[in-house]
Amino acid sequence: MKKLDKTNTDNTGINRREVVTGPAKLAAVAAVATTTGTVGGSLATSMLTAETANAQEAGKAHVGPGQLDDYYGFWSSGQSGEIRIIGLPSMRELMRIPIFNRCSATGWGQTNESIRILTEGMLPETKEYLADKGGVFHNGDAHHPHMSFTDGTYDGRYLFINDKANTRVARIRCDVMKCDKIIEVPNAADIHGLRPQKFPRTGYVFANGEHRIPIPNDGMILDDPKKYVSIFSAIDGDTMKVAWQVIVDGNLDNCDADYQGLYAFSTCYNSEEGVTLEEMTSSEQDWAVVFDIKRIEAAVKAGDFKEISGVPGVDGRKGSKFTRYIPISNSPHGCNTAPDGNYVVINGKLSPTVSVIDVRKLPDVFNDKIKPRDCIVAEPELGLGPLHTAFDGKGNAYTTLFLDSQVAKWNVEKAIEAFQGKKVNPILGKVDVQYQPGHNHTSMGETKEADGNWLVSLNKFSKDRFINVGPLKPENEQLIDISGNNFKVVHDGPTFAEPHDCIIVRADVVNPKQVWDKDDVYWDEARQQAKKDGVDLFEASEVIRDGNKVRVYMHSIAPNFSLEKFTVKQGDEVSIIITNADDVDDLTHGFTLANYGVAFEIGPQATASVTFKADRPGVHWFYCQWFCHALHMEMRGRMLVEPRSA
Ligand code: RUQ
Ligand code: CUA
Repeated sequence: MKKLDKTNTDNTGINRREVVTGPAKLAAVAAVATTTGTVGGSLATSMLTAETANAQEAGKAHVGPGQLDDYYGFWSSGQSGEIRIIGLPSMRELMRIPIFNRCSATGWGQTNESIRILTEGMLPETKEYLADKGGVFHNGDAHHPHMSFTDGTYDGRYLFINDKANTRVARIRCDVMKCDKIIEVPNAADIHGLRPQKFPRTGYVFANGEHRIPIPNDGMILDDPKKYVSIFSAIDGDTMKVAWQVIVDGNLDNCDADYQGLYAFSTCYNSEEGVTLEEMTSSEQDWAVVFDIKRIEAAVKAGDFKEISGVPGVDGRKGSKFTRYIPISNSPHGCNTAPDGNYVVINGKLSPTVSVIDVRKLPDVFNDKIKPRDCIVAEPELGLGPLHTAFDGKGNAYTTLFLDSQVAKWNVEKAIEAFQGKKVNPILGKVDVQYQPGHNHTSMGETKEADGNWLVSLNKFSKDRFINVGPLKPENEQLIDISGNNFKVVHDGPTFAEPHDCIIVRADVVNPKQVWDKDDVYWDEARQQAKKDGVDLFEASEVIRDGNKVRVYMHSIAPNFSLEKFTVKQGDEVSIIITNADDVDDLTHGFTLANYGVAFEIGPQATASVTFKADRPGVHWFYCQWFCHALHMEMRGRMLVEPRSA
């Protein structure tokens, strides 16, 4: 855990976090009562103890001014297309990481560095499609953020997230909290479920193509859904190249990986292979698909595959040796591996049940010793609309009930006993959430280090929970205390579109840098160009003309840009390359060029650049838009654009 902040004490001299966490709690509460000292007698003391305990229980989620959070939350933002970093338990939004969106503040989507990342993993046909549309997509639908794993737990290297809207997967470097790779996944349609391999490491990032399309999707097959397929992809998290793909039946929804490095799992609906809602929900049985990673790897290695658009692909449709289709009631949705490594929970959605797969039975399923359905060891009925399940590491599971607007707490072993016919009720309690929860997540809950402290319920509707902001309402993410025997909502958090999914990572796992490393590869193209131009980025104040291309090199030290003015000609292609030479924490500069729509961030010790056409003549001020110094307002200069005729 994070080191305790010794200044973080209340007037009893006891650290708040020490008081409220773990076994220290009761002893510390008792100490509060006795050291307060003014109340005599055992009854008064015990009343005080109870009151103090209540106050501290309620205050457990409160992180006061100047205090630090215990966890990083990484939140997808759904149709906003970014990742948000939230501190827990305060639920304060700490930062945003632009990925699939366009960011006015940082210049993501405009800087040369971000455009390289946004385009280098694009398929040729998409490049062609976007050629006259600005070259990049400006929207994304970010669903599932997950951290890279080593040996079953988070390793703090990367985050991965899918874009359902434009069939992409992105990687975020956790050392600087910036996206460094985006790939468009070939053959698949609309990446939805995404999970990293947990063991031995990530390794693969598994990605579900949700929609079924013909391959190739060239317009030759249109309204013949029998010829559509969906695609399961394994992306190499180190290279961000697709390692292999599997053709499957049905529509893939969510996925997860085991703790043994042997299997991956996907929920799969629409066994009917229909294209209308009625067709898609007509059958009572859909599937959880299990992928045998070793068999697929062996086939790929032996050349036993078909290449589809340059990617090794195996046929994993029903009857294939690479997959098994486990029958599950109509339209299962979430897919969650329990921290003990033995169980996977498949969430029923249209069925009030969740189905528990025992992964230890899967070798027998793949060797046809038992039927696929025989690996199901429990199927408790929890309530209406079970969507996703999270775990506390103590054998309990928490499942969101979308229609009931509740979270159900249940015990996995008890559910197994009930399935065997014993008279036990696996449900330990339910809590109301406001309203209609989709995903939920526990602290470290998708790792073997699940710690059972916090649960977040990501609710799709806030309705009456906040003052009215018009027809478009925020959604509501609620913090639930699940430590000890607690199970109650302690915080409401409004959020803009959309609290789709999140992970909650212990703060000590994540160690970002304070300033950039000046040799970082992030701006390697600018560095190479500067080298060719004989420019030292950290000393630069040069304007280099190269035909109608002009490269303007500057460095900045608060509160100055190294060039007070520069001159270009109307029609020149101008690149502004700025290095922030300040080597100080939290000293970011910006560059905004007035009436040219140009603005970007330059982090301490970083270089950032933008290229644009200087087609408006005149005097154009540029200024620093990131408050950096008492003379920040004065941090500016002029671009003089000579008219073409001059
Ligand atoms: S799926 S609300 Cu896009 Cu994450 Cu279940
Ligand atoms: Cu530099 Cu404001």
